[in-house]
Amino acid sequence: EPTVRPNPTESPGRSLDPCPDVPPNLRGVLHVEFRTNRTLQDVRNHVGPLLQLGGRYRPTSCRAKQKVAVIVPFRNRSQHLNHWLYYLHPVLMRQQLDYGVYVINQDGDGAFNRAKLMNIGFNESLKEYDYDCFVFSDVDLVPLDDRNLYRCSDHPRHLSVAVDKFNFILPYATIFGGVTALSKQQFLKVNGFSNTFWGWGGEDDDLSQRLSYRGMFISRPDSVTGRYKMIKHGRDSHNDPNPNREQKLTETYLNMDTDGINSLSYTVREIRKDLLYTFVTVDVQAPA
Ligand code: UDH
Repeated sequence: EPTVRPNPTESPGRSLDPCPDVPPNLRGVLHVEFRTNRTLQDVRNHVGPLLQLGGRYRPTSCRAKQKVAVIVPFRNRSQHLNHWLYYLHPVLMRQQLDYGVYVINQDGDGAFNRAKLMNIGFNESLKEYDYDCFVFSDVDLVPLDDRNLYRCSDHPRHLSVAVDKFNFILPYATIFGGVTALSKQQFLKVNGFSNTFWGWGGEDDDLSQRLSYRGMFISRPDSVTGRYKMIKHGRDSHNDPNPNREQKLTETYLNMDTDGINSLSYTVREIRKDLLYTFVTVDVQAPA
């Protein structure tokens, strides 16, 4: 007789019917504007009541199809984060996702490492919950259509296909930056992101090459559904273009098996739970 033990990773709400393939309450085209100053308290008042601490939500009327960790790389962009949270939480709720928002904050003022922050977000979110899908999103990108679902599909998905900054045109065919969605399996198949892109640029193309070397294709929404508005900003300090990025992109195939999730090393400085997000401050061991 096998004994039945309670499974701690089992999602509550298992007895609910699965959510429909197409979420019923989507609005389509959204009005988005960044002119006003928004405080975190404004955003808490706007979306807070439906959230659980740490920026967690799950639909109450049906069982979500996917458990999604939304990972945002971050340093010193509070106003952007307020806008992002203000627009994204209602969208993610209407999309009927079982999700959590993880803001991965790079401590100190060493060279920024967007890709390593993504890997850390993957790792840290999985310590909290059995996520099966990971959406990696820049903090300055807000979707203009809520039919652009923040979930994973058969192939890694590039969501930010038509950004206003690029006149709503996909800049090049293999682009995989901005907002992307990969299942746990897809992400692990390429060993995650490289940890060794310091400063701006290249890490997204490196991931794109990893996917292709592992026989995966990029899936995308159409260019109407995939519209985004980017919050205008100048270049941040300590994130200058990485002069090694072109060279590194010739070495993806050589490095991908040893540089990624399996070689990830960092120190968590603090994990702070806000109603709207889980804020993980990390030392990414930037080169001196
Ligand atoms: N990020 C931060 N803080 C930083 C640097 C980057 O939070 O100091 C995060 C943030 O989520 C951002 C993402 O990393 O959205 C990507 O960085 P980025 O916005 O600098 O990259 P992007 O390609 O812009 O969007 C490059 C600089 C453009 C300057 C143009 C001046 N007109």
